[in-house]
Amino acid sequence: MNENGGNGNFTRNNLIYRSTDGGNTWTNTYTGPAFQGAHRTNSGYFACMYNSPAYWRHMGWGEPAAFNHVVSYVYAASNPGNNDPGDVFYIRSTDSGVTFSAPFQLNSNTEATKGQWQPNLSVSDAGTLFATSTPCYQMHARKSNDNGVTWLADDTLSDVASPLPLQGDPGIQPLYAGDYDYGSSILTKHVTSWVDGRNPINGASQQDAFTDRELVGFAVTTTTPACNSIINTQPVDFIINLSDPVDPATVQATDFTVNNIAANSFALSNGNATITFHFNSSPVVTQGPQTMHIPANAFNRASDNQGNFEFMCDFCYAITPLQVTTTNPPVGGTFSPPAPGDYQYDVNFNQAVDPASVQTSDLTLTGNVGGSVTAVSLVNGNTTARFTVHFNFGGSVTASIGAGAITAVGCNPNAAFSLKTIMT
Ligand SMILES: [Ca+2]
Ligand SMILES: [Ca+2]
Ligand SMILES: [Ca+2]
Repeated sequence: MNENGGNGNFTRNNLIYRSTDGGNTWTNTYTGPAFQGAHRTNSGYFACMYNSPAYWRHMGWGEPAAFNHVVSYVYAASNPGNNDPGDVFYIRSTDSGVTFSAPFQLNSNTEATKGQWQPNLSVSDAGTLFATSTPCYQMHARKSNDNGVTWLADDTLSDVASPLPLQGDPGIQPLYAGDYDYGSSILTKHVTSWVDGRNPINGASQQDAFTDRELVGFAVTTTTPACNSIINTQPVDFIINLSDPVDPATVQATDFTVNNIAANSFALSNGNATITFHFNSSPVVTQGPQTMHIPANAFNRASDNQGNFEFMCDFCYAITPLQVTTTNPPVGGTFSPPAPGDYQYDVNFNQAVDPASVQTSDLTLTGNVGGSVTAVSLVNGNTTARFTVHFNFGGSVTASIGAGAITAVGCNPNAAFSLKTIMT
């Protein structure tokens, strides 16, 4: 979030940054429209949700969540039109965080005297979203069972409405209360925590931390092969582990597909919490990404007939891990003539690589000579990446390609590569 200087300026912009290389580099994909962050007043830099005295600092930011290239974000804005100090909004991107939907107000209470703020959000591996926020004063929450397309009704999360939790400790900053709430999820539940003032000391409310959880629902938890794994075999059996036992009468072989090919038979085990789907011949035929899919409500939980959440994920079939075989110049070789100059540096792979995965930034040069990578092209049937490198000075240089910087067959990541080449 751009807090635009704080200090009584309550204008905010939501910012989204995206990394596609494991967090090494980040690009600002989205800067949202200006809005007024949640507040009643401020104390120095920080906006505060209460005044007289000013306390509970909160700048309006919430928490992002991402699942299957859907990016979700919750945040808190005030309403200058009616002086509502805070409402909680949800925005959703279906293009990996480049564009976002119009804001959807999550809190159903619209009394202008009541603030809703400090939202947090988590997404489960089943694509359920769980958003909580702090009104005055009971935790509320809403859940989405379809990755943010629709939301169930606003509901209370904490089991009591409490007095406002005061900050009565003279040894602690007077603004501090319940900052930085974040939600998380594991395979089967969303978890979140907060402070409230339900336990007075000497008649005065004060802050105690509480936590609660919301069950995800009936969902696939793990599989073999695992989601996003890389395998070098063509399996005929796929093991699907469920959060709860399934009603066997609702299971058919056709409930599970790989690459849109339905299984031929299935077997239940683990107290009906595991289904092994069998194919007469492997649906994994060509190297590359393979998609496993179970539609929503394909089968029901035994205990209460709840249908399953949709399950869809990829794994990679690649016979041989991608790796560098040789380079030219080779290890210990020499770029000539002596620097300064531009030089050709060929990196040879053990198989054809994906052209879209090859960039100049994939090759890193380190050493006391500096150096830069100015161009790259593919030759030899896409098995050779031909880099153009530039050096101003003589010396030694180490050329590296990070693991996964380049792929083959659409999903086979290269092993990390590093070698020392001498140049003069
Ligand atoms: Ca409000
Ligand atoms: Ca079924
Ligand atoms: Ca790359």
